[in-house]
Amino acid sequence: MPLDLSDESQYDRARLRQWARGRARSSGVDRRDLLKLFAAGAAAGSLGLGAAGTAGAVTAGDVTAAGATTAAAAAPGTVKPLPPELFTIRGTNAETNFAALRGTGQLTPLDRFFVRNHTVTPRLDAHDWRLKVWGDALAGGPVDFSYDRLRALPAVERTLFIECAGNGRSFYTTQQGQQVTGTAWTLGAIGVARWHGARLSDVLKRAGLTRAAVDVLPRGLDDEVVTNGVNLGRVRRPLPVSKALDDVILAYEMNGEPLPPDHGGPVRVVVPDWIGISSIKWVGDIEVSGQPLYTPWNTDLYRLFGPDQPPQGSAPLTRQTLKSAFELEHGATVPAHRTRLLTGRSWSGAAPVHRVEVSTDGGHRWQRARLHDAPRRGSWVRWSLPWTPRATGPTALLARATDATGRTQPATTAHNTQGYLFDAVVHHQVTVV
Ligand SMILES: Nc1nc2c(c(=O)[nH]1)N[C@H]1C(S)=C(S)[C@@H](COP(=O)(O)O)O[C@H]1N2
Ligand SMILES: [Mo]
Repeated sequence: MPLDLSDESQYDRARLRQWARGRARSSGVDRRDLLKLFAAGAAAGSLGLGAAGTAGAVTAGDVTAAGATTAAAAAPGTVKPLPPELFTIRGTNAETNFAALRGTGQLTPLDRFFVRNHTVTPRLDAHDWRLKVWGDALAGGPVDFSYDRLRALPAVERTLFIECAGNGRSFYTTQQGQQVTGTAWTLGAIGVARWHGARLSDVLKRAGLTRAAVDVLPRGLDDEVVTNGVNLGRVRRPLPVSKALDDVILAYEMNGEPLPPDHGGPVRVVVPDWIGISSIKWVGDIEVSGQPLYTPWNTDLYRLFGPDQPPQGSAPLTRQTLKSAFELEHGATVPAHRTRLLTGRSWSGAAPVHRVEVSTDGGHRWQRARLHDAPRRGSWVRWSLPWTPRATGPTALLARATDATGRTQPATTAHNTQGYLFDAVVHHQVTVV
């Protein structure tokens, strides 16, 4: 019976069976090393990085202990400046301060778009850059695309968010009292840009894709990732061929500019609606395989593990979830008896966000916020609500979105050890004076 590759859990089960029989390759990581990682994962619930004490040996930002206190001192390895008004540095990563989006448009300006780097931003020259498409599911041998050849293909343009799977992770701890591993993002590991590029499907067809193709594996040109003494190789995560052929872009422009180095320049993958790790930056080659592929990024990482999750962990994560954020500092002080306009943004990986409610009293009363953008798939809506605080003292502002599937942000999110896909309503603490 042919596999329905759009059914992620069926796809994943089939992959696991093939891998167990030795038919799926572990793509560049020694199989024994992967098994070691799996064994460690069984003990600690993830890569074996559950203990904060292991953080020193780790280079990848997403697998450092949450709240690592040395983060601010670490050299972030980006090309663009990261001024503290715009960003909070977290290890090799930079989180956008949501307050810095106030007054900006639908698109996140490039100077404040978050950066999530496993290592450091490589400097690549578009004229030397080549994309090599290869693998056993092509009709012939490898096919190379130069930057000019890619740009000569029919172009598409789409406004889409890229959001880290761990965005909101710190709230598992600060709001739910739970331990998680990984970068302690608040809500700023997201940005929306207008991406311009070629369709991945056009590139794959020109490279001679055959019906045997199962997985498509883009790989970055940035440094190999070494974690706990295990070299995971270059950043790469397989896409089912169904998604690869659907709406994935090989982007060379962002907000009308050549793709900046920190965001994957000269060319990156952009996978609409899916978690940020799918959108491989600095793409250098793409394997087209007739067998399911495994990398650390679809096995131990970017799946849900823990007591509240399926015993073997969830299927590899795909779509982003539903979130809302205020364009206001956490812990802000606001004057009483003066009307101010509360502003924020809401987004969903499943469908357009068409309703946002706001509470200014810790969640007792809710009011509809006014939407400033037409609800649109793959992007966010800006919203606002006037607020005249009366009582002085601490209070919490809450925003709760509903998307066109009918799903509303819940009060809590089921725990997973790596703190992915937080979607609960965040209590944004402020003090009225
Ligand atoms: N080659 C490569 N691609 C990558 C990464 C990386 O470190 N190296 N990080 C991934 C992750 S985890 C995220 S969330 C997004 C972040 O994209 P941005 O830095 O442009 O915001 O890129 C993804 N693509
Ligand atoms: Mo990410």
